[in-house]
Amino acid sequence: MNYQEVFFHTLPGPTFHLGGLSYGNLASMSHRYEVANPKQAALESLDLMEQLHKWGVPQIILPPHPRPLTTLLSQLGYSAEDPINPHIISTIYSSSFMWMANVASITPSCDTLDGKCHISPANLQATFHRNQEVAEWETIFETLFHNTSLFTTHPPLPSGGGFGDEGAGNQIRFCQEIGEKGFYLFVYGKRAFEAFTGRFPIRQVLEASDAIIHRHKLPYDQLLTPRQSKRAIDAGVFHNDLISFGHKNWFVFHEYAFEEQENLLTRLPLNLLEVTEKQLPLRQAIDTYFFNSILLTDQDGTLQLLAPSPCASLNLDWLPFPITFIDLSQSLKAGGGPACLTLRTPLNTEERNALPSSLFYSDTLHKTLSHWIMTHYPDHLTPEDLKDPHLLTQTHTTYNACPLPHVPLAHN
Ligand code: SUG
Repeated sequence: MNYQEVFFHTLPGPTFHLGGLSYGNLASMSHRYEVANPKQAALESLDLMEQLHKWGVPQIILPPHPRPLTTLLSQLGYSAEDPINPHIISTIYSSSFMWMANVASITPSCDTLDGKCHISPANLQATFHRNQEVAEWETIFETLFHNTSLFTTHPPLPSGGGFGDEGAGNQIRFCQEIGEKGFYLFVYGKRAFEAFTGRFPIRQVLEASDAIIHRHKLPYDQLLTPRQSKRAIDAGVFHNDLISFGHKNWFVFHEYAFEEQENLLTRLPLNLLEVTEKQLPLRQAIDTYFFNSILLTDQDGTLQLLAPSPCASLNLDWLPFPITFIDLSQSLKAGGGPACLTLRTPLNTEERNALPSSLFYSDTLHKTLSHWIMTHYPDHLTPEDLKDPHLLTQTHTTYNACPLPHVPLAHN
């Protein structure tokens, strides 16, 4: 069947800015209202794709979602001339769709009981700005995965009352070989009906993970559902991909990642690499986004680790993989590292062929996109600039010139 992991990316939009919109995401909070560089953000994303391409990874690039979200403004009863709360302005211009690890759960056909690939857009109910993406993702996934004999696209889970689902950022798939049966960790922060007592909001609840497992027809003997440690969440680990990662039969995690960690580890037949507080203090792990590195197998079958550039200052002698560093400083300022920018899943040849070939990364597409970004994207943007009517005109022009094929969105 020739399964290969496909990585999905969405380019940051021309209105990428630092709105400080994610309470509990320390980087987003601390860089709030700083000057952002949308051009650099988009070029850095292309650099990430270029590096993955060098390792032979097939990738889909989706165009940025059109912003501003004028539908949201009218839904709230505002017209563009009204004085509007800065958070709402930031929300309608937000480029948060670029962090694809949170926008869906995808379970590959080699793992499911009905042999189909299942996709559920996340309900992203924890933050108002990200919740605006949900209807868009639903339409995009229905369009991309329209072949219903291969794919089942579900609606997002119901939201409200803290029933949070944030997709793949809280899941890890292990396997011996990519197309062989996977074993999963579905990590959660709290139960849906439990009182919330922590310092920061918790984004993933167990009952939402459980619903995804059930609707995706993933057998329960192929997974475990560990709970994130309160210590980690209170330190700013708002998704599991800030504190652990895995690929094939490797699992790399911080000593303080999970509740009842020792018990969990006895149940994992994997190569376990526990990173101690002494090797990498929790605080430093969060500051550098080390656990948001991407571990993958390149076309030669070698494991490769792609780590965000702040990790270059760490002593990582104990790592058994070669490391490559990537500069994603714009995305990192909003709390998104390499793994956050990516949604990955194994797909077989037939499934890969069912995706639009025009969306696959190539050197030519890279050149075309890079030219478009260099020509149209601003290199300086603050939330204050978002009020400028010229920005609106400029943004429309940029979107109209986008060389990527149009992907229909819910509000088009
Ligand atoms: O949801 N940041 C994103 C970052 C997502 C990171 N994803 C994973 N760890 N998987 C978020 O908090 C910041 C937007 C702003 O501040 O303008 C933001 O949405």
